[in-house]
Formats: sequence, structure tokens, C-alpha cells
Amino acid sequence: MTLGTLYFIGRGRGVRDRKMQEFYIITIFITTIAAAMYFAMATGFGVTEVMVGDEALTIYWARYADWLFTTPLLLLDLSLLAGANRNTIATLIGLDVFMIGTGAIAALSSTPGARIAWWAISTGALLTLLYVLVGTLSENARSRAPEVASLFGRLRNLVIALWFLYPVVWILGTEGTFGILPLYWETAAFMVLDLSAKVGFGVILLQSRSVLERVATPT
Ligand code: RET
Repeated sequence: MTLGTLYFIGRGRGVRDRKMQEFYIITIFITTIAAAMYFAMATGFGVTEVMVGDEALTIYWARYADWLFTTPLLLLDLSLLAGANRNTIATLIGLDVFMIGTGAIAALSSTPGARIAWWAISTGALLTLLYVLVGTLSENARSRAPEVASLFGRLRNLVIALWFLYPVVWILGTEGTFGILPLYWETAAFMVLDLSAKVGFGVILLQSRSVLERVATPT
């Protein structure tokens, strides 16, 4: 995450256009927040134990703190690319904060029934969010220049594919009722997902400087 941050800072140096700078600023914050939260988790901060029945679950609540800020920023990047209006942006970010908030309640709940119920509520928010992404936001993007619309399409598909896997890893992992994935593999899966959804996303977005120039100076 730190290397990603440094890479984005390096690429952003010399960018003078304010509209283009927005993408760099947002994306740099995404990986900076994640780097800080991973450091917190590595040093034993941001982890707690929740008793579910007579079993003690290790919960990394710092993940939710990370996601609470980074997922709205990712959606903001996408929304600016698509040229979305304020209502659409507010709807997306509202759904997203609701999703992470209810996901955190799921993680901290102490009965299996409550955990599953909050997981389902959070997943409902995710599905609604993806629906807005595929509907309104994609419609907005279609009225942009073809290369902007095509970059939006790539990033949107990446988001759909990756975000969908989070609730799956959660329910299969130690937080969920199935407990199929041990903590080690669950942590590894979230790390690969986080790196792809943040650094992978940022690399694709910021690599396309000529496309971002089109966003800055629409014709
Ligand atoms: C939880 C558990 C409850 C159900 C759902 C979840 C969704 C999490 C998502 C996280 C996305 C994170 C990203 C991070 C970094 O880039 C909270 C795991 C639906 C979608 C993209």
C-alpha cells in the first residue's frame, strides 16, 4: 500500500490541471489510509475479541475503519469519471457507508443469528450499490468521450468483480458461520482483494493520463 502511495505521488507530480489533480488526491488518500490501517493491524492496534457463544473470535475492526473511508473515495473516483451528479454520488456513498457500518455490526455481534442477519443487510446494500453502478452511473458514463466511457467500463467491472468477493470471504471465513476459511487464509484473501481494489484500481485509473485529460477538458 505504501509503495502504491509513493507510485501515485510520483505520477501526480507535475499535474497542474485541477480536475486531473482530483483523481490523484483521492487515489493517494485511498492507499495512504490503507497503509496506515495495515500498519495498525500489524502492530496489534485495531484488533479485538468477540465472544460468540463460548468461542472467542479475533476481529480486525481496523479493516472496517479503513473501508469506511476508502470505499467512498473509490466510488468518488468512479463518479467523477462518469460525470455523475451530486444526487447519484450521495446515493452511492450513502449506500456504501451503510454497507460498511452494518458489516461492522455483523462482525461485532455476539450471536450467530445476529451476525448472519447483519451480513444479509450489508449484502443487500452492496447489491443495491452495484445496481446503481450498472444503471445510473454507467448511463452517465455513456455520454462521456468514448475513451473515458471505456476506462469507466474497465474500472466498473473490476469493482463489481472484486467487491462481490468481500461478503463471500467474510461468510466463509472466521467471521461467518461456516468457518471454512481459517484466519490465515481469510487474512491473505482480504489482503489480495484490498491490494487489487485499491492499488490495481489506482494504477489503471492514473495510468490513463490522456484519458484523464479528456475528463479535464471535455469537448
Ligand atoms: C462485509 C461484510 C458484510 C457484508 C458485506 C461486506 C462488504 C464489504 C466490501 C468491502 C470492500 C472493500 C474494498 C476495500 C478496498 O479497496 C463488510 C465484508 C457486503 C464490499 C473495496
